[in-house]
Amino acid sequence: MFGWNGRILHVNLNKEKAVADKYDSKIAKNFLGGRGFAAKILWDELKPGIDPLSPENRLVFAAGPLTGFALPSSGKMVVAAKSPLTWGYGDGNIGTYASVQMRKAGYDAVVIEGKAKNPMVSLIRNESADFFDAKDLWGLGTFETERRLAELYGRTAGVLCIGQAGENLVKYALIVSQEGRAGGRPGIGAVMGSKNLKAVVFIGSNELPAAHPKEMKDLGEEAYREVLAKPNYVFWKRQGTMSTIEWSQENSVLPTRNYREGVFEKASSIGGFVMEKMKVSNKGCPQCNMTCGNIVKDSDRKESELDYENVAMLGANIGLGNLKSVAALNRIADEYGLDTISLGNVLGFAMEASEKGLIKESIPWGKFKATKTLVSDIAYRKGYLGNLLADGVYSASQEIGNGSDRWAMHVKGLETSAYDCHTTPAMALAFGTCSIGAHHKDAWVISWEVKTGREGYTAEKVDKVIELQRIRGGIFECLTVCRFPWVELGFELEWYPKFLYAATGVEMSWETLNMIGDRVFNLIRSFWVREFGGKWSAEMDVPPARWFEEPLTKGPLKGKRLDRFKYDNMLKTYYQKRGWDERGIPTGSTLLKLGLEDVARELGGRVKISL
Ligand code: PTT
Ligand code: SF4
Repeated sequence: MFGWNGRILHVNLNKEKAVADKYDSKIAKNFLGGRGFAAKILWDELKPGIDPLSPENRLVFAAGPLTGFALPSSGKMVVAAKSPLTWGYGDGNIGTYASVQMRKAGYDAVVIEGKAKNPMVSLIRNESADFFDAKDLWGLGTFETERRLAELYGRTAGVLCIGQAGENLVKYALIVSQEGRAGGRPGIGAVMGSKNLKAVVFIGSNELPAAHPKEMKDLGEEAYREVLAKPNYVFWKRQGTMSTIEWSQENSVLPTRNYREGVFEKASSIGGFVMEKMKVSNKGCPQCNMTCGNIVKDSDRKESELDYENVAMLGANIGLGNLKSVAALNRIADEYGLDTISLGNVLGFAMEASEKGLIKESIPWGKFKATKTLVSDIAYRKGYLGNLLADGVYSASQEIGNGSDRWAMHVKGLETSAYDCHTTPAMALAFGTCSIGAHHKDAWVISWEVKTGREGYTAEKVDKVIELQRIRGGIFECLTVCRFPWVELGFELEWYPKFLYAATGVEMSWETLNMIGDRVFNLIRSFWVREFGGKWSAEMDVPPARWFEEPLTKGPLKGKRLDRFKYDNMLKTYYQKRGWDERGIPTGSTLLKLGLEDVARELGGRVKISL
């Protein structure tokens, strides 16, 4: 095989042993890599119903066939497991040297099972895996952990690590790398913590096997030049994702005070232009010449990396209008290894619960010091509230009751990303049907929807959501390359089959690539259904009640809300187009068409599936 290494490393922490398994070229062609491999491994290796925080869960690190080659924005990987937050399929995409080093060590994926007796670091190199005591690192934040590991293994080693949140099994703890790249929103860091695994270090030195090395080199050089020449490049380097704050405010979709509103009165104080004045440098993922990480000095005079989601959720959504303070909360979240989206969401929920007198603690909107203390309580699961919020917004709403489930902002247990959907039905559908819960990664349809008309619940919108789920949630997640060159600069999609051919020697049309996207999407859906069995229903794909029940009270779209009847009809159309039944379960013939016969057989043994 070219492009792919053809090997997956299986690590057993109980035995402190690792075995490299070869895999078939059919697997490579059918699932590509990244999310495709992760979904296949979790489907094949997990017994349904296991506790995600038990040693039986698998922690998967998976790269794609382009990872590690000199191609634009190709230094990313997928981290995945059964999620402790949702109890369904969970993954995240992280930019890190670990992706490149893992591939150069000779592996396309690493699968970790079992649980170490004591805190441990695993070092994975060409042909070897070693295990070291990590007692000295346990209890440290991610930045200090990485600093110490860099002293031992050098700054070019690829490190994936967890902070205190992962150690304390906070259900939205994620994995951090390079002081500010973070991935695995649905609690993948907690899965790592449950295995007593503080960090994995990757060091590799093999040449990656390209099918057409000369073509690969030429294509790579041309592609990097093309990225630099894109008209939006200069502005992107200035602001990265931060300009979305102003865009969201203008379009009434900036989540404000627990998604009650889509406009924030202090938006201009936390937007891209204010950030530019504070900015000290740019940072980015390996292999990328777009380096979109905005480094600023926060209110503690430390460096923090700002992105739209972080600022919207830890700013507008909790009523905090000072960017330096927002940056401090963001940095603390990185150090603890807490997902900023879920964190901003649970904080907004707690502030609303406090305002309504449903909890005895006083957590006012937008007060930095009180919020900072609460963030620390969450990371350490300290006190009633810290512990309650550490389990996520769905669980907290179940505990405090009093109708709070109507404004607990999640889908399938994963907190909503930073887009208010009172007025954007297609984005609501994208959240409703995303493969990990309410994340924007599979189908960020909102900018298209705002441009083309936000009122309708049309079949055209359903088509657009599916198209994006194929490209973003499918191809980009399986290749594990960053989607920003395409989304933000208009770097053409046609480049990717060419890259794939140069790397692997395999020619794939867009039709084939879309088929792979659908195969992986349906496999993940089957994973969810296998887990939930008879409890699965279309209700799982419905976004939070607040967007249907409480109209916006501010801004140009005051009075607007989603229509539940029309949403349900749009969802039905979505199911039909996907080849799923009225419960949102893939039919037997859909699975067969995608070559998932074994999945159809097993799923059919658990729930009644239609032909
Ligand atoms: C991603 C989610 C996002 S999406 C953001 S900001 W975004 C938040 N970032 C966090 C952070 O930082 N620290 C922290 N403690 N928690 C955080 N949680 C949030 O996590 C990220 C970029 C971004 S910035 C986005 S959109 C794109 N995402 C991609 C993707 O998903 N797939 C892909 N093929 N390419 C992508 N490119 C872009 O990458 P999750 P990163 Mg991320 C500080 O992790 O779980 O996928 O959730 O990885 O390396 O930091 O790059 O406005
Ligand atoms: Fe990483 Fe940003 Fe480059 Fe994407 S564009 S690879 S997120 S630095």
